[in-house]
Amino acid sequence: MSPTGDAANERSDSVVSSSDVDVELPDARAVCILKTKDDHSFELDEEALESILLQPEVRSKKVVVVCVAGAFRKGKSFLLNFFLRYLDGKHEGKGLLGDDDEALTGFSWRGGAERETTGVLLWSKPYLRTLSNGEEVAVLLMDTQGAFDSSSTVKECATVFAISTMTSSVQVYNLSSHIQEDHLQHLQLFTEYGRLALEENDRTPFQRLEFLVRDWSYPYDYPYGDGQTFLEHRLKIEPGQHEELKQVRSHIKSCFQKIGCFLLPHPGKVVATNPKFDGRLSEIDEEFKQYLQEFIPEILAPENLLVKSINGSDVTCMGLVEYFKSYVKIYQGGELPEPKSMLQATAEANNLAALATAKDQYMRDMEKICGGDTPYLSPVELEAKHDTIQAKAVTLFKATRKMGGESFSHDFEDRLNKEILDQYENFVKLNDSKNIFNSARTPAVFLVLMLVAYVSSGFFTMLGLYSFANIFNICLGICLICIALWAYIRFSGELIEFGKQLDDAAEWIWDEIFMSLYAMAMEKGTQAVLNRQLSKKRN
Ligand SMILES: Nc1nc2c(ncn2[C@@H]2O[C@H](COP(=O)(O)OP(=O)(O)OP(=O)(O)O)[C@@H](O)[C@H]2O)c(=O)[nH]1
Ligand SMILES: [Mg+2]
Repeated sequence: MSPTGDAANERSDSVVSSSDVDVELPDARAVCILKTKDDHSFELDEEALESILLQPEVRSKKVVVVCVAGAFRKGKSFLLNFFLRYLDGKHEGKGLLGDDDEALTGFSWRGGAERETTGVLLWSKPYLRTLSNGEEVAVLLMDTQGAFDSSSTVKECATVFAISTMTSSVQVYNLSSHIQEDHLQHLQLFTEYGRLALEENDRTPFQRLEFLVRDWSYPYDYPYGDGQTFLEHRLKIEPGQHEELKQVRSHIKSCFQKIGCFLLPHPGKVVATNPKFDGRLSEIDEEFKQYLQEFIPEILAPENLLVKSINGSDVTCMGLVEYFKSYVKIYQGGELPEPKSMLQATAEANNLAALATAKDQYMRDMEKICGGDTPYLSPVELEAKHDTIQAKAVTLFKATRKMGGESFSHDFEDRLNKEILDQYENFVKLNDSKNIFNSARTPAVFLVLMLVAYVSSGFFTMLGLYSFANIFNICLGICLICIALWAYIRFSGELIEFGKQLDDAAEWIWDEIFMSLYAMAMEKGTQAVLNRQLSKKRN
């Protein structure tokens, strides 16, 4: 049945939307960034994560992360593929959802009773969209392993839900038929760590939660579409209510800044039961398509996009990498994490994200003044510019809102300064390599040595001291070979290590011999001039 992951690789991703140009990738696909292992532990694929979030076009852009989570086998990946179609602009001129007879591809989905998605996946292509304030942001889609399948532990389900909630700005909680009490209880369990973090920090930890009720069967009570009234009814706290029910409701409300609900009709018998169904629109019920077209823009239209924010600060793609690393680390132990380590991880990630942004700014500013395409700068000028740019980066780091207090962020500031200095050394080397006198120094040194050897050899031949003359002839030959080798290495790019040794040797001869002789000569010369002037005065 399934038009799954492989088919996803065949997607064409060149054109996206009328107004925004997206990151172009030859084969956009779902990438598993958080893998589950046989022992139910998790592993973050940092390389895969960085390959998506550190692409030059998006690394410093603010990020919008839309995630779909919930029980297994309820059409999460199926839904995400319509999100992809919307973002890809495939709907243009063909209705919002795309072609009638096109198989649905993208995130791996299929029918059947067994689970399909495992771990946490990101779509490899971030979509660039412009917000109403004119700012361009990167939109990412996240698919998750379904909860409560027979192979996952409760900890595994809680971890997937918690990590996806902590790293996304919009969490779509995908439910079947109704919002039941156990759905709310699971949500409470999964977002428990948000509440614990909340206790130490007066901010609402998460942003938007959207209950998406699939196969809604009671349109005569609450019509399809916006289910806000139904949600208010389900989350209402009433005086006579049992304490447990009240607590669940107030917990959920305190965790999210905005909570919404959408009631989606059943997609039809073919979608739910036909094993040959490949996702084509022509086989989906009209009513379902109509409401899907209403739901998708509510999440993804530019005016509804919500930038990921942690502790009141907007998160960039680069920053999100740090949050993933820190959050996954605390969930890797055997037990569920303590609230303290959860806070610690957020504070650490906060600081690391600020550090990465500040360092990135330093790198960009330095690239502008002494990158590969810029001319040589005098060392003094380069150092002065570096000082200013470093100060600017440190100011940016300090100005970024961070958790954990002053003393905690002090270590990260030191680390920033150290990393900047390491980078500065590279810029100095790059700048030096642009100095043509530096690159001509090696052959110049060997040429001078050849000249000295030639003159000395002639001199000793004249005196009849042939053994000495021969020694200088050998030196002359060696210098000649060195120059030839140096030229070969420069032009061929081979034997780089040997070339470096030749440069080092030439630098040593230049500094230790030529410069010393030059200094001695200067000193003697100055002394002689002074002596002459003194004797003139005496006379
Ligand atoms: N009843 C019903 N079935 C749906 C709906 N949307 C999709 N399906 C079907 O549900 C089945 C599972 O779809 P998936 O997208 O793979 O479900 P999932 O939630 O990602 O499943 P896991 O990855 O295993 O957690 C497919 O056969 C879809 O055709 C819906 O709204 N209602
Ligand atoms: Mg799935």
